[in-house]
Amino acid sequence: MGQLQALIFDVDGTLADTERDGHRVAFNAAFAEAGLNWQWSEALYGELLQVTGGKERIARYCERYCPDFVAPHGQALQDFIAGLHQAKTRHYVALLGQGGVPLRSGVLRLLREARAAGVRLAIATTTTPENVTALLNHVGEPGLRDWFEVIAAGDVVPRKKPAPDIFTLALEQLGLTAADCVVIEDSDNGAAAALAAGLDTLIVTLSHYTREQDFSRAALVVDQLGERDAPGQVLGGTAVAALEVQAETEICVDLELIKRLHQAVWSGCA
Ligand code: XBP
Ligand code: MG
Repeated sequence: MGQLQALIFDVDGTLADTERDGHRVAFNAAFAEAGLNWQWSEALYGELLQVTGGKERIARYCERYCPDFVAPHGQALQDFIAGLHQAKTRHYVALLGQGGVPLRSGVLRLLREARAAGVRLAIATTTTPENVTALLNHVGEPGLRDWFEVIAAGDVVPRKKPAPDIFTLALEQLGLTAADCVVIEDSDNGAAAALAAGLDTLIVTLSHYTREQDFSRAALVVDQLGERDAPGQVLGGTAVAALEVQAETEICVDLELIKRLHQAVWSGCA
């Protein structure tokens, strides 16, 4: 096992808690604009989130809740959904432009630490690439987009999370192996994808919709990365003993801790 070379971040739920007040709102705006009476409540959206990918999520909604829906103007349903999703992306990007979706606690601190230490940064996400750029451009850190050497996003792979494809692509683009990297995720689908790509050093930061999900295979589970003066909490993980931390201990997930975690996982201690 070599040294830690790169951190691979998920986006939605991990860099920022974007789903309830970002994506959901944008989906509803696109539905209203198209003259549809579809309205995704917070609870319904939580259920639909089990399907990764916005277009796939709309398709699932149609199947389950509006099975008799016929797309207007003789359009194929798939094409109608694609157009609807483009409108959703437009609404989402506009919403992020208002600057109301901040990075989560500890994210910017950890990104800075990694950069300073020469640890490379990458993204592996299901979300549409424009959404990633808009988020990174509107969180108040000029040039943040360019801190990421690789951004693997959206439809560039045949299968979305929980399939490993997007992580495998990120590794290929980095020119690294799974053992060189640590992943930070927030969802069961994301965690399954990372593990299926062999990325065993998996840190989960729970987000609004993922608090009840099963992360028993993650190396470390926390409620947030946290700051030194506003730490997060350890919730579990296979490497907790090796790190000599306990559940409910306060924690600031910094680069030093991540290096120890990486070491513990690949030396078989976790
Ligand atoms: C989360 C997703 C995405 C977003 C919506 O991605 O599953 O589908 O909810 O974005 P991740 P799109 O956690 O992997 O960042 O509508 O662009 O798909
Ligand atoms: Mg996520």
